Amino acid sequence: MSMGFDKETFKKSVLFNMKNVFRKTVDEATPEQMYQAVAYAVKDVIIDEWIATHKEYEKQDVKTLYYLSMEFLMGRALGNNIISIMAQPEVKEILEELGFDLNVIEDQEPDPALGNGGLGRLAACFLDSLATLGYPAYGCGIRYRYGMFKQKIEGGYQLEVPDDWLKNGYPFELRRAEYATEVKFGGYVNTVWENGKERFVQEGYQSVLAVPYDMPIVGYGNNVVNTLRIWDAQAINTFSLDSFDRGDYQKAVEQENLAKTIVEVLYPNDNHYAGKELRLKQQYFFISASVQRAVMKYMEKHDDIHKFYEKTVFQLNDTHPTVAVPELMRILLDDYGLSWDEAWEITTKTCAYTNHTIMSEALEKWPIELFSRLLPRIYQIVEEINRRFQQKITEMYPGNQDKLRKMSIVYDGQVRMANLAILGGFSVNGVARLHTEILKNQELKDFYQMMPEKFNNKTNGITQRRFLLHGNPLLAQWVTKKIGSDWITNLPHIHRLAIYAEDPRCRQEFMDIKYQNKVRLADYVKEHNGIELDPRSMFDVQVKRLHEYKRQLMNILHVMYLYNQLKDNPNLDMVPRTFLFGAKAAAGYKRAKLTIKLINAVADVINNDRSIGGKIKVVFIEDYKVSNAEIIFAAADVSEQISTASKEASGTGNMKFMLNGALTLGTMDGANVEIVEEVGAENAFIFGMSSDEVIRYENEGGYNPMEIFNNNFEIRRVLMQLINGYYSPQDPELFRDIYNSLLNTKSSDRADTYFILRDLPSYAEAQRRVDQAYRDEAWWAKAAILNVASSGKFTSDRTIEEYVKDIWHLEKVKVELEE
Ligand code: 26V
Repeated sequence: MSMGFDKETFKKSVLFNMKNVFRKTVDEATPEQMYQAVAYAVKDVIIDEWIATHKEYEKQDVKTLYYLSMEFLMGRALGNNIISIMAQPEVKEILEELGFDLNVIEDQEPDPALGNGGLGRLAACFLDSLATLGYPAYGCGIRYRYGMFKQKIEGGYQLEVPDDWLKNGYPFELRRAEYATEVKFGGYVNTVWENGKERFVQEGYQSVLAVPYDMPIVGYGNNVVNTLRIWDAQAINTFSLDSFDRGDYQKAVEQENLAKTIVEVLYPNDNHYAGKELRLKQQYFFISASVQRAVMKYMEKHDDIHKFYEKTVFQLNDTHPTVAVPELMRILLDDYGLSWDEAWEITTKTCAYTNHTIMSEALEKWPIELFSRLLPRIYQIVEEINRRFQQKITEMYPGNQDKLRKMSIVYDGQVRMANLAILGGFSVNGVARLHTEILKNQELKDFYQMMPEKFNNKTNGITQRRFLLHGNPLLAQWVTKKIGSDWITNLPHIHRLAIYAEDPRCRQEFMDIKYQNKVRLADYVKEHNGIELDPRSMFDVQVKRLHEYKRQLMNILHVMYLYNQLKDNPNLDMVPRTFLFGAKAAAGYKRAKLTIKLINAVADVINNDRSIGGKIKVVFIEDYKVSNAEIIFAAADVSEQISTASKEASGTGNMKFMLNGALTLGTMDGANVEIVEEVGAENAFIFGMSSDEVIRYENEGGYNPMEIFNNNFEIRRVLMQLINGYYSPQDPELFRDIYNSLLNTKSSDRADTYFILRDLPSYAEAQRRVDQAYRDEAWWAKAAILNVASSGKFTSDRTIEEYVKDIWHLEKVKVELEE
């Protein structure tokens, strides 16, 4: 139990909140009101630790990490915070005494979904690990009014519903008006001469006031509470008669609108750059506010700005926060009057960049016209950075136009953010070993050759506190009973489970837990989607954002193939299987949305066909999000990680499945490579082309899927069913685009860009191995336990320790509470 926690005090606090906030007694309260009352009581416990933590940071004058990210996919806080203050049994008891079930209360919390997918969830795991390890860190981001949209499925189609997560207020946040900061947009740059020196001032601009909201990030059982600081936008001068009189009315309206729109909504694109002006405004908005605050905070305790980097490090979560480089330069040059060289040295010793994707569609390249109009002074600085860099390139590679073309920051009418991020910092890292190798040898080869010392790998990780301790309490308790609770803060210790993989009784216990978790998921799906699942069938799960490279299409094509097999031979000997999908498609991504419709159309046909004896069931779980992900991982038997090799930078879902004892069915892509290395290829199902093969084909202009179509009857039959109305009798043409994408060069640059038909036979073969293996329950249980036991490497605690050692150089802080 936490030092700051006292059961009686806590109970009183809940009752007090109930009265004070809702004017109610507990027996009149709704579950939602109870959630709020409990959340405020938890916050009250946390606040003391939060204050103590920051006091300690001040006292020790620590170096601080600012994790700059457009996205933090936090998921619910209440359950996690209760666990972190180590008060779960007590809070559960108190609630029972008051007539409530903790699970039901936790369910009342909206998922704060301020992120899309992998990159945003990684940021959330990192914050959890940083606090648990006791490192001084801030997450800095945007307080979007609307987070990731809620997904409804109607008639098999995805509908996007706004996520009004702040509707009832969010108990854990704290508005910090005293740290409000002005951020300027547009106008022009004026040069003034001051003491024989040129000074640049932005004039005629519009501005917004950035107001921070802080959320506590509670370390596990160590009294450390860090901060996620997300910025809201407010109009700086509301309408005044004064401005009306001066003819500034128009400007006042514009500023009001700017403030309103800037933080309105999270862009629901994942891995796709769209070049939207508002998006660049969002980026500069939160970066300018965060960087200004970081500098101010540093200067409160220090007098020499030259040593800024000794106490501060900025980690750029992908290129989205890259304007931090020129923004810090601007502050150092214009506000502190440093020389270019001084400013550049400080900046490049402060910033570090993480790359999360090699997908070229995701590369951020802003048109100069837009960039310079919105950020005139920042653009000047970028131009100067570019001028000096081009000079350096020319010195190193005289006459080499190719190098200039590939490495310039401003080129072809565009500002290339990745190039700026690489040059503007001291570190560039990929997120899995294979991904980093591809960066060094292909994608960023020229930069690697010029500055090899910057490049390093940091294989992603996940927090076992959320994804096992909180998400899978039955398995967590079982693990603790076998090997003690060290794994909670030291996941590699989980390897001590390996010996139990040999024990038949333990195997049985493990399978019983898996079964109960499948029942829990079945209950969830029944309640939320009205579909019945059979928990005795094998649960084969693919949950992640919908994207062509992730190949949900290959999965459903294989289901169609299996169904054909069953129709040919209703006595086909196969293990009953439930294929579960969960995925949101970016609202404008047509083909991804059509794939969702296809999955649902196939589900409709198969689930209503009595002739196959329930051997296959297909379920699309609506609104995949962090809170139901926890339930889904716990219930999975098979983890589908089937991206085209080289395309998935790391993947982190793969690690969450492994931790929960699902077996990986996957390609040698991203972190799958390292997962297989840890658990052994014999305890996973690996198939498909290697990344080298994919890259070789790509360089040679692709392959010819028509050959496969012509020579493989089974594949041809499945593809024809896409266009003969087999799954869409009312509209046989419905899936024509998908058919074309696989076979037709006109529909995309290359037919079957993601090698789906090429890998399909090998995938089907791997699926047969899965079917065979599942029949041997003893073997399966053993392999599943070994997966759990081998997951130690994939804790984000390990990832964070590597960042600290190689990049951030932070010191651990201990926080003692005064009694
Ligand atoms: C990129 C873009 C491009 C511009 C428009 C909006 C937007 C929004 C998000 C992103 C990020 C996509 C990159 C991403 O999420 N990558 C994933 O990062 C995970 C954590 O490192 C990694 O495990 C996944 O493999 C990788 O796809």
